[in-house]
Amino acid sequence: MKRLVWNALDEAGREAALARPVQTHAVGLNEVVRRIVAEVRRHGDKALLRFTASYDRCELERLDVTPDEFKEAEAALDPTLKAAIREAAGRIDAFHRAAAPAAVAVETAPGVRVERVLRPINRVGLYVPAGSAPLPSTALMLGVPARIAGCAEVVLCSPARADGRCDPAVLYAARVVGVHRVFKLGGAQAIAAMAYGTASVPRCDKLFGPGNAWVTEAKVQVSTDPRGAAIDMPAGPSEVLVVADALAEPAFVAADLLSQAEHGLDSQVLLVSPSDALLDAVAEEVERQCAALPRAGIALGALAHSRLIRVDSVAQAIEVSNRYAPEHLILQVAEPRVWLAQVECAGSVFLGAWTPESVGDYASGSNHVLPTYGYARSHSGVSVASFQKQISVQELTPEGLRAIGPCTATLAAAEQLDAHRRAVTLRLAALDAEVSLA
Ligand code: HSO
Ligand code: ZN
Repeated sequence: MKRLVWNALDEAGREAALARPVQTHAVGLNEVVRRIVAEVRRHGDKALLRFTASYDRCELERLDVTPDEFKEAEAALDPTLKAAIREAAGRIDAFHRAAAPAAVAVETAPGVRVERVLRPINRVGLYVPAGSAPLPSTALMLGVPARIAGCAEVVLCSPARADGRCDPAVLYAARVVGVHRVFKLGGAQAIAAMAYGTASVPRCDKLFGPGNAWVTEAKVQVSTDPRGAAIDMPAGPSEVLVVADALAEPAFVAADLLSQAEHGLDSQVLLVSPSDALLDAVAEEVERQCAALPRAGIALGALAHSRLIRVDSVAQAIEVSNRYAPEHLILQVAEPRVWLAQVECAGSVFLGAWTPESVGDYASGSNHVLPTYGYARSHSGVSVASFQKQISVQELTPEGLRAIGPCTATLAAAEQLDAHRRAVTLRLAALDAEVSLA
């Protein structure tokens, strides 16, 4: 891991220190994805079966997961894993229900009632990757808020394995959270199918979930087409920034860094600390612990573009973190809650030595589909609100129009929009006439 001293860096050095790994896409990725999307739009299920045969190396007769396959998946799973999936779903449900937006009604002037009502997005498409490791937890993180929002149709796509089956834990998780239909589909073709619809895959209004470069590129492409689908956010490689002080436990810090590093070669982990001794100890621990990991190769790749940054104080560490805007921020410092007040940009924050990032990935109840690649500057993680539309409503009584009509007419006149002004003044005149008749 590269070691840097923040105060010794000039502006360009600081920019470079916090740079994300450059996304090295296959040459012509955009074009390949564009062709896949076009093929799916033109040939529907036929194209999907063809792409699944060539990319996922399995010949399927149908794309949807059948009731029998769900049953087999459930029977094949270890009861402890099934219980853990249900337990995590329960906690994700509890938090997301409590954090869901509420309908609002306010009287902004006497006789002027303004409301916000909530409506679920009708059809949503969830993508659950199954590349180097299938992620049933992602099915929970997307399916639970979709269910709470009340989406009429929740569709999930996840690539089939070479034996033509989806990962049983993903199927079980999908069942637990009430996903309506699951399709054995991966990559850009899955995104195209959900965005435009085919004979078997319903067309969805909004697509959610992480994925590789092909999936991300397809999501971006369909989201810029008005006939395509909206997306949750452009997802990039996973990342964590840990702020640790001299008293932090090096083994805990190292374990947290490695838990992100094992996600992928392009994951990024940063450790920011005012203590040289802590940085030394963590660097040693990372090496020791990494050697014992089954995914050591991936973690080492990620560590190659990761950084240890020495700052002069915890306050400066938080400044660095705000500038980086990490997907995950871990504060392993004395009194972490005091520092939380300074945190401006982060997808999800983990306070104190006993809060590993893993609990947020799986079981504390918060969501793990979070903004990466600096998007935490302006975006939030997936929540119930992501699956809803907020509609504003207003209703005025005559008294209400008398109260706010003059203000409205003045502003309309200033903008020289006379039809706007008259829509108000002719009603005010009608009210005056009624009064004088009475
Ligand atoms: N840390 C990942 C989510 C995940 N971790 C899924 C384990 N499974 C991105 O936030
Ligand atoms: Zn993770």
